[in-house]
Amino acid sequence: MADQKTLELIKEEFNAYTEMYLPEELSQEEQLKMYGTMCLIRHFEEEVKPLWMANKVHGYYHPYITEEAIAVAIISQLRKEDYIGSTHRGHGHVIAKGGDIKKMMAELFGKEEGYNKGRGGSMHIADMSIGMLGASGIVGAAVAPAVGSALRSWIKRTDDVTVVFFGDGGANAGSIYEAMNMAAAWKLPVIFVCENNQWAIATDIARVTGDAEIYQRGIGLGIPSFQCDGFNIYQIWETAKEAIERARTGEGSTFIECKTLRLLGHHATDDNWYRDMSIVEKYWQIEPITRMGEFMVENNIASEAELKALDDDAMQQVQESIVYADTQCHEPSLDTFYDHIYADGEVIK
Ligand SMILES: Cc1ncc(C[n+]2csc(CCOP(=O)(O)OP(=O)(O)O)c2C)c(N)n1
Repeated sequence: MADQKTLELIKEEFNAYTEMYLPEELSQEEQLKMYGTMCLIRHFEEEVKPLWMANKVHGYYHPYITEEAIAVAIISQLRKEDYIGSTHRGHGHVIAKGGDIKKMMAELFGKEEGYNKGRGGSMHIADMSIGMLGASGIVGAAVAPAVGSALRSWIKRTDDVTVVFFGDGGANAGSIYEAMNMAAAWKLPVIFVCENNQWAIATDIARVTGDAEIYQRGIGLGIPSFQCDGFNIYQIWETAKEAIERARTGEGSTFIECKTLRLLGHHATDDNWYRDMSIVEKYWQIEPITRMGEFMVENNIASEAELKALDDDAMQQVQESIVYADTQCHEPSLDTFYDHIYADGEVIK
């Protein structure tokens, strides 16, 4: 339970803060599912860190911890045929879209059975079978291809929707505005989600933007644009619901800025040395899993025992994925070192 004094301080300084409320059309079943998915993302990432330290997991990884509500609130409302474009901080997006965590873990371990046969690691997970267009180590790079995906949908007259995620650092990449402008002009079914955690590695957003209210940029392009409290899964869910409906019914794009605060370091071993951690520490009190859990218990949506069962189940799945990756998967052999790096010339339809 957040202590009142800290909560008051947060409300004063975090202008996106909103109280929790239950959107009318959100069922108990969906809420429980969303809670379980957030736990799955959280445990997956918490368990990966010691594995990385033990040199079992290779390559960089960027924790999505405390941003889980954003992926889950939005992606849980998508259909399997809908698409998402992701970032370097993409585990949460893949898991929320129904990615196979065993294949993900195997990929992080660098094993043949992984999503990219162990060649890509954390930042390159893609799965076209669930509409996951790909994570990317290139900041802001998923936005233009996502508009391409939405254009394909328009040309083919399908009713699928594409959602693309990028950070506040990514929001300063010029190409995304060219892509967004096109999406606005052609009313394409794409939703732009800026995960504004207020930091780009060691750069405070305030140092590199004239106006840190990033959603305003969408308004400038003629796109309906909203700012949400990134710690409030219910507000994001409701905002995304309308955006998805708009996209699916031919009304065009939406820009959603989910404002949050990065509480962990940028990557696995970044200890945030460049930040005032006394400011950061208090936000753990409104981290999204605890916040949603407390709300559900207070409003008789779920009991503590039900929530614990979901949490235990998530942990169990993660442990199974670790055992699978560690003991049942295989290291690629050296003579296949250069395999699967480039496409074999096949035409991707
Ligand atoms: C085009 C490009 N420029 C710079 C980098 C180096 N880089 C990696 S992550 C990152 C910060 C990204 O910040 P943001 O978009 O806010 O996402 P966050 O890491 O906060 O989730 C940068 C600059 C990169 N990977 N790609």
